[in-house]
Parts: sequence; C-alpha cells; structure tokens
Amino acid sequence: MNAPSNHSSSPAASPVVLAIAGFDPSAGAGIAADLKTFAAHNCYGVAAITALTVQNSQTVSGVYPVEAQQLRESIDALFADGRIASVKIGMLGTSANAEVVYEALVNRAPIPIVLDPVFRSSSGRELLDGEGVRVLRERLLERATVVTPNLEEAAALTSMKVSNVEEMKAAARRLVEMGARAAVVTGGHLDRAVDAFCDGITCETFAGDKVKPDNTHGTGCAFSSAIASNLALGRQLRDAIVLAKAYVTEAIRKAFSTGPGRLPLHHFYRMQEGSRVADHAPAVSDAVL
Ligand code: PXL
Repeated sequence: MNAPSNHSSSPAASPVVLAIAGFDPSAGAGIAADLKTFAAHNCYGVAAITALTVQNSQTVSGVYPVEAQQLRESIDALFADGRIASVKIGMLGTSANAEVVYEALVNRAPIPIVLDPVFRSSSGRELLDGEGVRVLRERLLERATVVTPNLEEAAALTSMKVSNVEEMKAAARRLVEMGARAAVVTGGHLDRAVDAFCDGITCETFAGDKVKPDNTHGTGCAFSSAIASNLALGRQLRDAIVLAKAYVTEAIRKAFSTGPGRLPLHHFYRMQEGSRVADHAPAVSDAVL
C-alpha cells in the first residue's frame, strides 16, 4: 500500500483548528457552530466532543457528558496528526472533562487557546458542574491566550458584580491577574453591545452595533471560534478579536429562523454575498427530486 502523500507544505493548505466542546443537534451552538465558523474563515475544523446535548431552537432538554477517557483519547489522536494551529474550548460538561482537557494541553508546545467559559444555556440549563467551574478558574484559565466570558460568566469567574462597562473592564483586568494572557468580556446583552478587552498592558472597549434580532443562539461559540480561526491564520490577538466581533455582528444581522425558538447565526453569510444562490439554483421542476 502506498504511504499517504504529505500535503502539509502545500501553500493552499488551510490551518487546522480544534474545537473541544459539546454537540447541539440543532447546530446553533457548540461543535456544529464552531466547525461552521472555522470553515467560514477558510480554516479546517476538527472536534473533540465533551457532551451530547438534546436541544432544539426552544430549549435544552438533555445533557449527556462523554467519558473523560474518550475525550482524552480524541484530543490525543487529533494532536497526533501534528497540524493543530489553535484550539477553542467551549462547553466542558463535567469537572472530569475539564481536568482531562487541562492534562491534554498542559505539556504541549504552546499554541493559541481561546477559552469560552460555558456555564449554562440561554434557556437556563447547567452545562458545567460547580466543581468544573473551579477547575476552569484554577487550571484552564492560566493556559488561555484569551478568555471570552459574557457578563454572567465573568461574574461567576471573578466573584465580582459585572453589569456595566466599567465593571466589565475591571473583570477583564481581574481575569488577567488570575492567569489568562488576555480577556474579553462580551456585552452583547447590553444596550450598546460593548466588549471590554484587557491584555495586562492595555484595556480598551470595542463598541459594536446592536443588531436585531437579539434572540440568537450560539453567539459566544461563533465569537470564540472566529477568534481561534483568526489566530490560526496568524493574526495578532487584538485584530483577531475585532474581526471576530465584526463577523458575529454580520452573522446575527443575517440570521434566519429554523424553528419557533432562538435563531442560529448565519455562519456562511459571506458565501451568500459572493454568489446569489437563488440566481444559480435550478428551478424545482428541473431538479432531480
Ligand atoms: O451557547 C452556549 C452553548 C455551548 N455549547 C453547547 C450548548 C450551548 C447552549 O445551549 O448547547 C453544546
């Protein structure tokens, strides 16, 4: 049998980005949203699943964490291919899985790690147990190139009140003191959609358009995955964040309904802009059904 050819030096090769996160079958959040975001950035996404969830556009009705051993083997197998350029960590489910992720990453050559601390769904379902929050705060945080909490997650991590822009900046600063290389506290639910960024040297805010609809699902997943993609493509952290915010804003603007509940983002809005699908699609009567 021929050995597989090695394309790793091809100039056209896309960087490989690893998502470690849960699976949302409705594809608005979690691994599916991460992989779509990576692809929309011309990155090649791979994934290690931490949990299967049961959900649709309306609610999360089940959470089934995978065995920690299975997660560990998945991460190790993907790293064994030797091409991962950056990592995005999302829903972890259990403290055992959080520990495994820490152990799997701690002794590797440093690559950018974007840590999205997912604690509960918008419908209120717990997505990481209490002990897991402690593991994330005390161990994973110090491995993070950037951590991307929303207001509630920033408050839980720092034990601070985080409800306005000044408090967001203070929380971002605190997260860096706690070990993250940088933090961006996202304020998508504020009136002005401001994010607060701190990297230990500078702290600044990024203003964003407050775009309708605001009942979207998976915004944090897309934001952190877009940052991981931009870092894999070689962009500086600040640029990676600013570009990710612009991407998410536009993907919200173009979101469309797939059910009676929350709206998934339109991860591929740029493809739609590039080619008007309706102009090229065959008429239904011509299509092979
Ligand atoms: O949006 C946070 C999130 C992340 N990952 C998974 C989820 C959710 C919210 O429901 O289900 C798998």
